[in-house]
Amino acid sequence: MSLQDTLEQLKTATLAQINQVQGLTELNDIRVQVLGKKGSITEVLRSMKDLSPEMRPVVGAFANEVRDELTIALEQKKIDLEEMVLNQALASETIDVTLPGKTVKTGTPHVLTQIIQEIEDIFLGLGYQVIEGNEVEQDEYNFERMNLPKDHPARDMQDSFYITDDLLLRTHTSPVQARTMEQHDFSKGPLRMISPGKVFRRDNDDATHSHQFHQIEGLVIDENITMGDLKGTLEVLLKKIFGDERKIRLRPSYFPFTEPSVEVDISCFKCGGAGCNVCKHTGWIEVLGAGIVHPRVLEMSGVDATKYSGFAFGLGPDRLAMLKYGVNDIRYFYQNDRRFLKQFNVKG
Ligand code: FA5
Repeated sequence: MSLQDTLEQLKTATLAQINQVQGLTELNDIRVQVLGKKGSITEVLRSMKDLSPEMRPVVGAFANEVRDELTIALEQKKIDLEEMVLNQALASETIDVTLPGKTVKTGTPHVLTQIIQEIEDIFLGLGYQVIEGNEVEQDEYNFERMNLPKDHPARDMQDSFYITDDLLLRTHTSPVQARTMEQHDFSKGPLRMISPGKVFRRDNDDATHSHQFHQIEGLVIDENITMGDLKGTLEVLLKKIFGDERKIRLRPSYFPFTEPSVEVDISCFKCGGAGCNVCKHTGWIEVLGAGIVHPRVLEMSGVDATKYSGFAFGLGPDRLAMLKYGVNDIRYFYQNDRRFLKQFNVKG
């Protein structure tokens, strides 16, 4: 029998076998037996050495044809068998429609985001704009324009993380004051803005200090702005957050960018002013710094200080949230522990 006949027979027999086969393992056995390194086709190819040089390419081409045809048949059968296995599995599978579904856990805004949004809503209602500032800020805006020239001793209270000598992570939101004032067109009306955001300080972390925390800056510039405007505004804010029965108190303080400057306290929400462990037995809790914008700060940002005056404040929403919800350690806000955070799922 010629080699071509042998190949023809091999092809017919293998195709019949492939056709009959019922399992993937047996199919693989056929593939190895016929197409493998020691398989029947390889054997035929080996015996080609005995052929005449004219016949070799003819038989070689035919052998390749047979091999390709069998390879395709094997692949097709493999697909058919896999589909059959899958269909059998699906047919035997039953779905228990009475099983309870998987609960999808929805997230909730972080408690700090919630308090910042609550404060934004209050100020939007009072006609303020909400401005976004830069977290990476120039020394010029963070300090110089806030009346804190280089070597000013008050810089020590706000040591920062420097990127270059002139570029730093801002230590407070006050630089937004300068950036907003220089942009504002006062011929179109007064400036009223708040600016919430992250600030950074080289503070050692403890229960009430974090190296990264939030501030909300507030700034109003118009003609004839007084300390009374500041006090009235803060009273509205703090009563909305902590309740109508809260009183507020201004104490003299010092900030280079405001004159006069004040620290603002609210009467203790726990004891109502009688004295307790929350207010360190003083009846009052300090919540923010504020004051009348220093004329030099106005002038440095191109505002005519003989015509305009303004008030500014900087409050720490982290501390407000601690007071409002009775959280005794600021670090809980930044640890991303769901057991802590889910307690503030107040929005549903
Ligand atoms: C300032 O940062 C001023 N820029 C605020 C200001 C603005 C005054 C405008 C006058 C006019 P102070 O360093 O006190 O001030 O910070 C303001 C508030 O930020 C504090 O009352 C406190 O609530 C919060 N705060 C300060 N340091 C930290 C800290 N390490 N961790 C958490 N909160 C802090």
